[in-house]
Amino acid sequence: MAPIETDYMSLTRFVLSEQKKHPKATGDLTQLMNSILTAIKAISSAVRKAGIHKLFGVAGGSNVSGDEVKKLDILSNDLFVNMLKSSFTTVLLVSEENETAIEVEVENQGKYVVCFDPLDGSSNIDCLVSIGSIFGIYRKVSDDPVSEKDAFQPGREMVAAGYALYGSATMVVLSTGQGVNGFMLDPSIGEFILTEKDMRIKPRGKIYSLNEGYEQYWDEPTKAYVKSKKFPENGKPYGARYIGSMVADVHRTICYGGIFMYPATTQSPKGKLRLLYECNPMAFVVEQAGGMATNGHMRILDIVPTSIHQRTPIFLGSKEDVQEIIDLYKKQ
Ligand code: P6P
Repeated sequence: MAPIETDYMSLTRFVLSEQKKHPKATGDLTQLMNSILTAIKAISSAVRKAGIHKLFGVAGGSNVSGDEVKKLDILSNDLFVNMLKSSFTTVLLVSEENETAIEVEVENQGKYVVCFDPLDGSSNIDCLVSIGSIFGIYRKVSDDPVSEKDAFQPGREMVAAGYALYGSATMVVLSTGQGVNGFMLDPSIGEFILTEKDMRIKPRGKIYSLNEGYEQYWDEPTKAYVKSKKFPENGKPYGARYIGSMVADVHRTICYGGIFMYPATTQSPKGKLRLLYECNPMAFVVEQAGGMATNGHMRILDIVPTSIHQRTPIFLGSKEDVQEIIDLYKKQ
């Protein structure tokens, strides 16, 4: 029997220690992170019981006791919104599930703007493929009354970003701007425990990841890049991996190296993935782990948003791999 740990480095303790490095820290970010972790723990529990509790499939059904059955992504969104609003640390919420930005009631307002995708990859839920939650946290900077414009900050202004992966285990990967750390959920105590300290992405990998079914729609740099990975002038071809769940594909890219791509296509000229709550948080984490994230022409984190659900092409991962696609766009 392993000895019982008596000095856990929980995510809460870790964020508190990071905040203590900032003399002006008020503890609000720790409070905000705790509310996000509560939502993530509840989502993790629901995801793992979905089949039993008939949470799969289309909303609007009812369970054996006649309760309204919420689709997992609606349930996940309600959890994020309720926990964030009641944390007294947020002023504006932007969710993949809400058409407009959510202004927090004045009596509950704090100083943070949170952009999130409560359950990304939800099309994979019913076949048990890993899915995730993604979040990015900004300070409200303008003194104007709160509006969706408070979310139109470039990703480089984020104070923290991260994701939860509901895979074979539930893991939160987080950056508060001082590197990247991974925390595994220990269900026996309901805490996220530091298991991957100072995660770093290799300068070059051996895996490329994108949906090859759309090859006929890709632009020329993407076609040329993928061809060079399959038929290299020298060395071995790269391996291909694509899960179709951004959190799972990005987490693998951070762990093993290589590149994840969702390029523009003739069908989706701006790509499919959303800037505020998918690409920016993932770009922030990947850069903090020593990687790069671009739309082919510029750094993802330098894009100034103009609408809360805008899309962007994205190429992220190992620095040398991403630089190759940037060079191909420059030659265009
Ligand atoms: P496609 C899942 O639906 C998602 O939003 C991301 O998690 C994933 O990377 C992408 O879409 C997959 O899109 O077009 O390859 O099915």
